[in-house]
Amino acid sequence: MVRFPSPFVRKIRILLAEKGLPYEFVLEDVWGDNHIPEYNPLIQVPCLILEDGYAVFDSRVIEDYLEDLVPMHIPTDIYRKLAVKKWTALADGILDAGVKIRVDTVLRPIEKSHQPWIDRQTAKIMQGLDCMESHLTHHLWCANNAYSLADVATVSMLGFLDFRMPQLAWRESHPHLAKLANYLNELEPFKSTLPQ
Ligand SMILES: N[C@@H](CCC(=O)N[C@@H](CS)C(=O)NCC(=O)O)C(=O)O
Repeated sequence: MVRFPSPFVRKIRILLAEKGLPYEFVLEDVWGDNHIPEYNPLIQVPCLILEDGYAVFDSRVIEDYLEDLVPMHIPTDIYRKLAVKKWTALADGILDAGVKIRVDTVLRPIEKSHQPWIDRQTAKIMQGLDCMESHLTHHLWCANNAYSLADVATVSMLGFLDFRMPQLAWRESHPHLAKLANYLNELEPFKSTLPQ
């Protein structure tokens, strides 16, 4: 059985753990029978349900909320914050492209998949990774020379590529990204949330 494959969920679980916020983890199969529409009409995870039943989605809204509770992963300075949010949008955008490819190639009959669409999404992924790699060639961390949400989002995204799209073989062409992923994935809570 595949467990914990969602990179968007992994990103939030890492933030919750690092901030020391307790939560109950409820595993739902987003593509099968599930209770998600009762909380999120978009039928997507992650969906954070607060103690009073108020449902919070999507991951970008959840991460802002968690940061308000325990400031730790997003700087308050306007330009440093912009750098973190922009990089996180890039990591999430690469994921969106990866998810679109999977839907087109795995969930759709092969004769119905559309190669130009797949090529377009693949270009987004590779250009996004190239952009990250060129920054990390000169910097240790993704944004502002400091650990932040940007690193959490990036390593969550790379875990998805390793797990779901190994054919991309991104590590060989992006050694600095690979170094960041290898380093953080050895540490908790990255280690225990790796997709299995
Ligand atoms: N923008 C959303 C994307 C979440 C997302 O795409 N989640 C996937 C799982 S990795 C999902 O629930 N897919 C089901 C669907 O889109 O119907 C977020 O950041 O939370």
